[in-house]
Amino acid sequence: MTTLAQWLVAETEDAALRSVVVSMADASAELAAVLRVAPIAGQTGLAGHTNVQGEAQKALDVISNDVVLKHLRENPAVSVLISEELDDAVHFENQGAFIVATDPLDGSSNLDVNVTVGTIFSVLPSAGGLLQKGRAQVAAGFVAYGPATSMVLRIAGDVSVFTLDGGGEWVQVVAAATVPEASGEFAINTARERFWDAATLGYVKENIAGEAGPAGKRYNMRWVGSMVADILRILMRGGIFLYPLDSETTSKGGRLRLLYEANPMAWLVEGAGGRSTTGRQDILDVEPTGIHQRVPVILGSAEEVRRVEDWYARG
Ligand code: P6P
Repeated sequence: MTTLAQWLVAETEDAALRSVVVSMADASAELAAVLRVAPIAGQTGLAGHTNVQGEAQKALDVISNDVVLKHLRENPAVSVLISEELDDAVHFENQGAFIVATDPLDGSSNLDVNVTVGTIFSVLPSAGGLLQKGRAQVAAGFVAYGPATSMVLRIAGDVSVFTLDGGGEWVQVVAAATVPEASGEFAINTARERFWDAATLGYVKENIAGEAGPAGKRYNMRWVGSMVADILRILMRGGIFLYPLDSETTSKGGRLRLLYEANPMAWLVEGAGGRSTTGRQDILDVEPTGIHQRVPVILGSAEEVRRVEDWYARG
């Protein structure tokens, strides 16, 4: 079996970049151990604070951010940390070559009911500054703390999946994840139908119409409420994830954040042969205007994403 260290050497000659991925892998392994017993320690309750998003912070949101901050502060290759849990970017003393943008604990509202949560991260060259398009990423990954602790990574080439073994080693279980071109599975929060635009409504209605409808096939629906769980499923068996702009999120630009949710996930899905869009443009081409900017997110099997883009093209 290939270990993370062996894979990294094969993926890039840049030892500093390898060290950044290792720092995030080490932070995630530490978090996995904390999450595994969190209910015993009563740590899934609220931390009594709210973050820059105005969301109630769970104790573990704060703990997760602290763990990532500790590992990255120690790494001379990292110059800046951008985190969902921190209002401002943290500029380290080190003039490292890389910026890390992260959602340290995505989906934390699921902690109380033991549903998969995750850590998402994006690595950018420091030279480009804080606001770079997603195409500038040099590495991206996420960890899903589920029945197994899975880490999905992309640096130079294929999207690889690792599982954390009992001894704390990340072992490769998928060498090259591939998102099937076609799929019969979509992921969207259907409780928001009354807010949807015509394109989203049209696309979803076609799916629900099934074999007799314009899509000509039966669809299934999955919505975990935890992006890492939905995206891992799509990387493994295909599908499409939609958090589109709707009448309630328009004022904020969307629901999910560009730098540390949409961009890394889009880069991973595209690296595995899928597609990503805001509905109007590729996510990876969005020019960031702020470190906590939100965008619409539609990504997954190319055939399905193209159908959504076609709906948006109708105006
Ligand atoms: P909703 C979790 O809070 C998150 O940021 C993503 O992980 C998830 O896909 C989405 O929000 C869930 O949103 O509106 O269904 O609660």
